[in-house]
Amino acid sequence: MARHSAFIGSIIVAVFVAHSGPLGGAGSSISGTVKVTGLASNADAVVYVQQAPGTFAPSAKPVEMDQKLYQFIPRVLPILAGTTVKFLNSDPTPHNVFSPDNEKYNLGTWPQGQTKDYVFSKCAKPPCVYTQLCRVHPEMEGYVVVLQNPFFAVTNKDGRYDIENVPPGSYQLAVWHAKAKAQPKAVTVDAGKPATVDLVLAR
Ligand SMILES: [Cu+2]
Repeated sequence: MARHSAFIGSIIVAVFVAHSGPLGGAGSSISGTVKVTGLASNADAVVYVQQAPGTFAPSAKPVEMDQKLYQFIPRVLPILAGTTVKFLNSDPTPHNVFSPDNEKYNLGTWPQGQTKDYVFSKCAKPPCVYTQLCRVHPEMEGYVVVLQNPFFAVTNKDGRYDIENVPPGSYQLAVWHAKAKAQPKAVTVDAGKPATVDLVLAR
């Protein structure tokens, strides 16, 4: 009887393994390095699939942008169109959040520990870049980058990025940076085969 159960168990495991393959929708990663010519840091570049087939529903859970130590954290926040961003103030001084870009908004000024939500649903033609500013502290600057699909990543200080679970297909891989530019690059993603794309940005 025990042997019989083990046999049934192994069949169930085999079925699950088969479904975690391409049929289950699993894709491959696109990763690589971004070099920003003329800047000390290669951080805060958004690498993204320009256009992916289909429509993508944003998560019901908001993503957060904090104001802490007089900085927007993260400084660069890529999101899927329609996503709600929760703006938090973690400093013991009031901060404001406004953007002069696209449809423009001013969420007001609020004290430590409080938040305000904004839904980024008005970007007709992604990417839409919203500079985040604070009227109280003109030196503060952040960016929300609204994208068509969830296949994006932000580079770390070494310029590394890693976009996971991209469905197999041919894409244009684009990059956005506050101070530098590069042309998109073509990339083909094959099932189960990670793709590597390195990008060099110039100011
Ligand atoms: Cu401020």
